[in-house]
Amino acid sequence: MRGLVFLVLLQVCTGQFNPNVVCGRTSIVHLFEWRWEDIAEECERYLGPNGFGGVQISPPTENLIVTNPKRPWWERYQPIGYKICTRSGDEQQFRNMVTRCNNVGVYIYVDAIINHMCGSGVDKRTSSTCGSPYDANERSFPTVPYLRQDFNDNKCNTGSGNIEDYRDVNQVRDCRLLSLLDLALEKEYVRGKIADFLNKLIDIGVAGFRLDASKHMWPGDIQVIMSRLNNLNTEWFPNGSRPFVFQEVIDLGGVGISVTEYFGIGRVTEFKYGAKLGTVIRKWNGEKMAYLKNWGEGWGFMPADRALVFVDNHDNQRGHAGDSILTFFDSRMYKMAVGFMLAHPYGFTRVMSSFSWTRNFVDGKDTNNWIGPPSHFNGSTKAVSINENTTCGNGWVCEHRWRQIKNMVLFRNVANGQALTNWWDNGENQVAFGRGSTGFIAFNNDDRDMDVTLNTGLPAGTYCDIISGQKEATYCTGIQIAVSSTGTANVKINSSAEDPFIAIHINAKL
Ligand code: LAG
Ligand code: CA
Repeated sequence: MRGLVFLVLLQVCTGQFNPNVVCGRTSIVHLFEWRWEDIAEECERYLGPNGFGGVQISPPTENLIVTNPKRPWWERYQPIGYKICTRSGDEQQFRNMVTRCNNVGVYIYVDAIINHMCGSGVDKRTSSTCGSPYDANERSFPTVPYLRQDFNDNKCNTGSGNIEDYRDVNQVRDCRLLSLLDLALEKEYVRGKIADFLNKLIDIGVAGFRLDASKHMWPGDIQVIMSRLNNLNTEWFPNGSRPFVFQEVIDLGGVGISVTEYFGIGRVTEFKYGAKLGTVIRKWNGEKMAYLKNWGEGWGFMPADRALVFVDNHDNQRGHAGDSILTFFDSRMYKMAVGFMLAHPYGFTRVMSSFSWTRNFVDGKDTNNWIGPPSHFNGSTKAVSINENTTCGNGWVCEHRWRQIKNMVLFRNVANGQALTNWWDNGENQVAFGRGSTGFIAFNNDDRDMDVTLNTGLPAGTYCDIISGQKEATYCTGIQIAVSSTGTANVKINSSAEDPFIAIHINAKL
């Protein structure tokens, strides 16, 4: 009895930091711009069976329709109300998705935009995804409703009303980001409207939120709003479960707002992670994989239990945060980076799943980075089609379905809770490490072949490499790795290999 009480309390206390994933699942995937119907299908046919813990979805809130350029992906970051009605689907489709995904143990994390509404200069004749009226000039959003007094126009002290100097925290929090109408989050009325909106999603069954533009909100305001959120729906979650919260704060270590201000509320995006890992895998600035030995807090990152980590996200894959970021466009290096992330114990991991577009670099800047999801001429989003070889079609990249990435998601589940062990490196770009007696991974990012005998920590036996192939019923479709009775294995990786890394784990043992 006493044990039971303790367990329940523990659940409550770990609240907003606990991802709420099914026990033994360890990653979520961002299905950027996917339709709710496609996500429901994907949960059932792929994510559930392959051990994914959840899906970060694109903003579900009604947004304005941008026609110039034609239907950019970023129009969804300009909400005009809280109706669930976007190119991804309507409320009924949303409910259906949540139910179906929850039923297979894949939970939904909503990208919630609560800092702002649409841009300040938007013409009121502009249409919206559900046809609801609004008037940006009048600061009027009748479906909420919000009026002039619900915005920060008076509080902001810059001439333009926009953020002009990122060193001034008052501007960053109280002025308009990219001219987006900034909500007065200290107002009781506004807090109530936002809490109602988030609680509606919680009651439908979502497991948590990505808080968009958290840097632009006072931590104290976020804290109050979060404290008003319901516990998760007990149809799927244990009594007293708190919504998982991860706050989007870009802190690359320079001047301005620090991620530390947000640790009391929930997890925080660690943007240094992908920027640094990209630099290492690209071997820029003299970086080497050998230096990854103390990856994590040792690199100046936030505490592991606060970090939400990723190789790329929907913004920085478009060049918003430096050139080092690896994406599906650099697939060979990208797979190594995602493989490293998923093998390494630091942080809670998010895998990116993108749509493709044709880049057009002018003076180093991609002038096509606005292009929206694959869509029909009338602007509706195309369905995700699945090819016979399990990859996606219609312009959907589906990195999460790449064998190497999918198998590393499973690796992370198998290795969950195990410390990093048996680190080895050659002083350059050949590295290897294990996760206790559950998994082992080795990389060769040097220009010379690798042929070494290493301690894996694994029980003796024959294992299937899950990068070049995987284990089928009784055989390996790719490379086999033999682990000796002392736990050592000979690891050979040609520098020219299609994927210059190998990974094995106890569930891939013959
Ligand atoms: C975010 N996180 O804090 C999102 O991850 C990011 O994708 C959002 O920007 C931003 N914050 C606001 O939610 C995106 C685009 C912007 C776009 C904005 C609003 O990266 O380019 O701004 O969404 O749609 C666009 C224009 C701006 C214009 C603004 C308002 O690019 O020039 O000022 O709309 O009209
Ligand atoms: Ca703000």
